Amino acid sequence: MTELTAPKSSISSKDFANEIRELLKYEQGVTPEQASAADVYVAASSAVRRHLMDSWMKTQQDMVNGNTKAVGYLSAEFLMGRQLRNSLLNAGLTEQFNEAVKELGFDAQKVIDAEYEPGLGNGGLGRLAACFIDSLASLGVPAFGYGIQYKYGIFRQEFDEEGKQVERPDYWLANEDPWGHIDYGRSQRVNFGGEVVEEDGKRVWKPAWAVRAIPVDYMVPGYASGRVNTLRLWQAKSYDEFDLLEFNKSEYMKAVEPQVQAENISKILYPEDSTQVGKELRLEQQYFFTSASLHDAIRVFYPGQDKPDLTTFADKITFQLNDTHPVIGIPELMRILIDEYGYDWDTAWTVTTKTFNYTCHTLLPEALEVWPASLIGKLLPRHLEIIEKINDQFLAELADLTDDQDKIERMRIVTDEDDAKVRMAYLATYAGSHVNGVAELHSQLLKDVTLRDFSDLFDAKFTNVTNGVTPRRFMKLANPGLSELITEGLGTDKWLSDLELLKGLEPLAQDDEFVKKFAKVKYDNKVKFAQFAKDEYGFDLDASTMFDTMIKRLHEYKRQALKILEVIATYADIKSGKVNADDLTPRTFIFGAKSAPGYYMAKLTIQLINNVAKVINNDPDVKGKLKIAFPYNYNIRVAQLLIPATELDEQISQAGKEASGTSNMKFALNGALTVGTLDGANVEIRARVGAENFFLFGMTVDEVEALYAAGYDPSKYYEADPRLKAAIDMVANGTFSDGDAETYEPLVTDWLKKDWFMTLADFTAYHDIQSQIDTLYADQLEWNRKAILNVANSGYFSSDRSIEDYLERIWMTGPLDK
Ligand code: 26Q
Repeated sequence: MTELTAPKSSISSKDFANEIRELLKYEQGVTPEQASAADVYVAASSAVRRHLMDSWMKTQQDMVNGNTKAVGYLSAEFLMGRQLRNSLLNAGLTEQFNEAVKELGFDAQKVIDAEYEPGLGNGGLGRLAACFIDSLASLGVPAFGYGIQYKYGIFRQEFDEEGKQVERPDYWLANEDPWGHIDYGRSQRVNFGGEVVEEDGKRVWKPAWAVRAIPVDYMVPGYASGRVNTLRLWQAKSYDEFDLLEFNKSEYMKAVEPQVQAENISKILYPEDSTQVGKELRLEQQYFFTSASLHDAIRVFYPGQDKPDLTTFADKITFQLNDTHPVIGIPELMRILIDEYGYDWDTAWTVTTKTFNYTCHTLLPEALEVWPASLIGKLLPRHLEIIEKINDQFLAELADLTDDQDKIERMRIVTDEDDAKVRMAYLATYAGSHVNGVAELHSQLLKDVTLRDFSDLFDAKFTNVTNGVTPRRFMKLANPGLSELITEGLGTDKWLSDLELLKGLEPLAQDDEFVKKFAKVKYDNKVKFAQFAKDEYGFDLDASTMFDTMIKRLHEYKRQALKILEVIATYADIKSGKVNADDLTPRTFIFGAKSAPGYYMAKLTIQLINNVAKVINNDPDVKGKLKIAFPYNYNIRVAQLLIPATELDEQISQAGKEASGTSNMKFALNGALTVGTLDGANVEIRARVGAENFFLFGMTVDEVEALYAAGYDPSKYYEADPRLKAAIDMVANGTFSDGDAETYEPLVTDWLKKDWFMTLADFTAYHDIQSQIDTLYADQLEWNRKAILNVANSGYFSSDRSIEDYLERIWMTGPLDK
């Protein structure tokens, strides 16, 4: 007997269909016959929202009335993916929906596909925030996600005729958004600019301008918890419709300028995800959403109180800073407590330090945010004063802790130079109670390298919380076939809220019948992806070939170049006759990657991959054994189709550069084998799934460092490995640019002269492991056994476990009482 615990609403399909009919009529003004799939999508979404309403309201009441501390997850990005299927799952309405829309004469998938995916994030960090709020709700922890409702999300990527990335605006709000509920009554004023004056011995900020922050609320339903939390995204609106003075002078366009200015704040998501852009508007965004969120939390937890006792603030809510982007919230809370509520500095400091914790997501020094003090002073003059005072206090504390003057200098929050800088990571590390990295190796490197001085003196603050992914979206929704097989194999579906139960699949890896069923699920997923790739992109993919996938932002450190060079080298072997295409294991190489619009090398790499695809896919000598597919505009929807269809997952960053990675977790969970370096969470994945079920290659962090220290010369590797040489020569001689040697010259020169991320040094090892991969793949039963063992041992990588770790190590809170 299979035990089923998935939520199921008691409403009948007929009644649900009637609810959709009502909404079609009274909200959209159409009959089911007149309705489009998009209309039905909007009506069905509203219907689901109604079903969640009681739980949502009760969760908020219990949160405010109860004694459980809430979590505020402050993040500039929430990369949510489409909402309808996920909400149906958690509301227990999936079956009713499927039948109801059929009854109304619609195809369920068409209705689902009418939803435009909100792209309010760049990649890993934004998706992590989305997984975390799903897990918080599923664990019944009272929580708010706080962020920005950008009008334009991450750009829509296209490729032009030359294979170059072209960015198109992602005007997602041009579509109806049935999930977001605008709440004008709960807006907040956010001030900017002006000056600070002395009044009655107090510092008083006289701002020059202000914007209205309007909350748009999204329900975050938990899976099988009965709880529905809130994602509150702020929209910027101007206060005044018109500047009447200017208008009377009939300078119409000038009169609306301040409006345009104010509303710019939430207009667009910055598409850079590693280099610090240092733009004023970016700082405005950061202050805009953190200030509004802090004020909102005070409103929520001290309802109707003019003089709330904010010394209890940290008992009501703990704020997690998702990277440095919301760190301006630290001086903002100080300012609120001192200037708005009259607390003294020390009291404010005690509350503030108890309230905030900081998660770092990087190891790249160029990604650590640093703002010119002059810019902060111009935009937020009072905050600059507070930051300077925090810095003074910090330096005094340091003087008590160490005699090492150099160290003290290195640790300054505000640098001591003419154009002083404010280091946001240092501010967060000093002011926050806890600092965590996102995988064990990353947290260790933070302590040893990036924040070493801090860990020397404040070791107790440092901890690790390894990232995780939600099994609801990335297994149940993305991979229904495997989900069913797992439930059948385990005799229960409880694994969806207790992912470690997957361990029970381990013995089934030895059961040939089960392995065959698993192989069938994988094959069906490949066919499904191939069909999608045909419909959406016009690709002809062969589901009988190995699906070998690399999906992530395009970055030099992630080393997409390593993979494409290996493909090129094999192609060169075919062309030179060293290898007969007939002897190759047929592989389909699938890439998904966006590049920051201004990142030249990354964009050139995209162009190269597209043009290698053009040549190789059309060369009869290849006999169809190698094929490259690069679907443009990789997003959550594509991920949900591609990950379950993948057999080999590429996690090949230079050791010591990828903080964690999260697609690696999704792949293992969905039964792909990983080829990877000892970087980020790969280390932990390999330890759990077993070294024999993971294709490890490449230098370790220590070896990388030693090679740098010894003086790295990439050209030596080029000379030493004839395959590598042949591949680079092919790029250099114009094989992939119609004979033009100039096109990829910057890439070639970089590889031979700099190769900052040691692609060349790891090339031979990367090639050598390919034959092991092919050998194992030839034995499908063995391959699939190992894939099952990956699934069985991925339970640890549930974001539920990550959240439990945060609760225990950092937040010191737990679920609401029922
Ligand atoms: C900063 C300043 C100005 C403009 C943009 C930014 C910015 C925006 C986004 C900086 C960084 C990001 C995103 C970083 C990110 O996604 N990091 C990834 O986080 C994942 C979740 O922890 C990890 O798994 C990845 O290893 C890490 O690269």
